Amino acid sequence: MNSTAENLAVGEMLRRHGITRRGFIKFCTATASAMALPPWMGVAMAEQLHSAPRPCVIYLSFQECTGCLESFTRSFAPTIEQLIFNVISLDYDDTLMAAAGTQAEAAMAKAMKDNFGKYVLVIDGSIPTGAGGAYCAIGGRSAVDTLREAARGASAIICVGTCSAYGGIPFAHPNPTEAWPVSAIVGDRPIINVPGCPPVPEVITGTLLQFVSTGKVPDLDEQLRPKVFYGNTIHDRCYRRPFYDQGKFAKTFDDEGARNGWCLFELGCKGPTTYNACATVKWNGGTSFPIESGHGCIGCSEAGFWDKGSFYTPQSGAVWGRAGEASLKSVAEVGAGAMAVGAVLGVASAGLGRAWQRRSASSVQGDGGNGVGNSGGNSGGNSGSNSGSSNGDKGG
Ligand code: FSX
Repeated sequence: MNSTAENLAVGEMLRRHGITRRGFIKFCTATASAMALPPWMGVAMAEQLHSAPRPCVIYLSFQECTGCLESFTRSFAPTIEQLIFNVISLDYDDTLMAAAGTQAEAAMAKAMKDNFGKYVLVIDGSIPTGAGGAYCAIGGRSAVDTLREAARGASAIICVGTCSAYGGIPFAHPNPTEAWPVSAIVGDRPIINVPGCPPVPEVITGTLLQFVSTGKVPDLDEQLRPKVFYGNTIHDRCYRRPFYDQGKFAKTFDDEGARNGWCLFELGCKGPTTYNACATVKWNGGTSFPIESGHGCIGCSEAGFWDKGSFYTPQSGAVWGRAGEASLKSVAEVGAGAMAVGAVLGVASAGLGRAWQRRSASSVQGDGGNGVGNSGGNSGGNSGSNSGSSNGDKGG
């Protein structure tokens, strides 16, 4: 990926690109501001990064649509170029790198060996385990084997997208490839989930930048999401919220209410139960977000969003809850044994409410299940518990 084999300190890379220390501090404070962090965090990030070698990042894509990487490349602050050329050493990404085939595989092996224990592993896509892992194989190796090997030397794993965080669309009923989230395969590394189908670009780059600049897993919620980006629902921060509070709802996409910008709740908006930064960070450099463009939130950053019924059915409708429960049951049938069922419950429960989720996690853990609540590991530094995920050791 990098044209130079030498891993220069970030400060030296910046100097070679004509960027002053002052300019870099400005960039970091602007990034911190985009991440809703206090300005001093930006200065701290700049100081920390300036003298350090660029951290190695290995980006692996498994069962996905490449929407997450497309989103990653559209980050405005920081841009992917700023990240790749100045801050991190992106040593493997099979979509972005020029190398292919054995050359690419050799680059990944070298990066893993030279940076063992220190590299950041970024994963997008779910991990199919059916048919011995044959549904997704790269370089003759299944995704599940590649993930397990790459995870061993990672300082942390950032799961970009709903697929790697919760299983996403491949995990949806009937889950023909027996797809799982990363947390179901890897149980002993710190995991940071950055869900969204795809996630907001600046949420991806912001999470990565925050981790490489501090070396610490950020403050996470119970589903391992950084609280700074996932601490509020879309509804909490939606500019249409005053209309909701006044009981003013658009009934169709072209009625007078819609033209007046009224609340889209009755048109199926899932903003009230969706935790994400779309309403604050927005998309395309802060231009807009789906609700601002007249369409309700589809809840793509929540577990099981694809199985919860129509995007156009109001959440108060009975179909929403029933569809979620029905798909839960059918997906559970795919799994084999108590451990697999525990993992399914752990992942899908996230969509049924946090309180319900905590109860579910503790009850499965009480049964000795290994799928929910991080009983099997993830002890390497996650500040949140892992109850939304499923850290067992399955697959393949
Ligand atoms: Fe999934 Fe991402 Fe949706 Fe697509 O890599 S979260 S299908 S936007 O591409 O994994």
